[in-house]
Amino acid sequence: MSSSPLVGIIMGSQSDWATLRHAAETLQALDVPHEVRIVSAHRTPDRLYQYAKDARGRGLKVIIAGAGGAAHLPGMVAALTSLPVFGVPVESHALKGMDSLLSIVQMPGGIPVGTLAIGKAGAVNSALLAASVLGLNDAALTERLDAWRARQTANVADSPEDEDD
Ligand code: RP5
Repeated sequence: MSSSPLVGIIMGSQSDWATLRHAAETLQALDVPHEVRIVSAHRTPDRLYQYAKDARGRGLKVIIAGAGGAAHLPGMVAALTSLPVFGVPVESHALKGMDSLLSIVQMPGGIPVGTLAIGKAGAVNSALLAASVLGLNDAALTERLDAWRARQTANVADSPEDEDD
């Protein structure tokens, strides 16, 4: 996006992109400037440190961090910055994302991570939450968010139809 990013979407691995792209697409639909980076807590710890320490100074307002398995990334980022951090548990093969969820949600008191649902729903909702936060100081963004939600409401049918098997 051309304007300076307000939301940083980070993920532990290329393999997380299939999930986190839904956060990026939702921010795109709401016209929220964002950036996307691979930042691994255990494979690139120096990159993680630098990203988190620089985030506020670069103008980021919210960080969305997605990771799977022993998912340290959101908690480590939250330890290094007081920006709001939303954690998205990526669905792992071995444990279906329960490992990711518990790793992210069970932060000890003092360092919060706003934890979303496992997988695509969590990724979409992390972007909607980021938009809600940014909308506190941006009436036009709140209007776009409300319009997005109104379209979602309008798209719900009154009754179900048969689907192909
Ligand atoms: C975590 O390990 C990543 O967030 C990813 O979900 C998981 C597996 O990573 P890869 O082995 O696919 O790179 O760090």
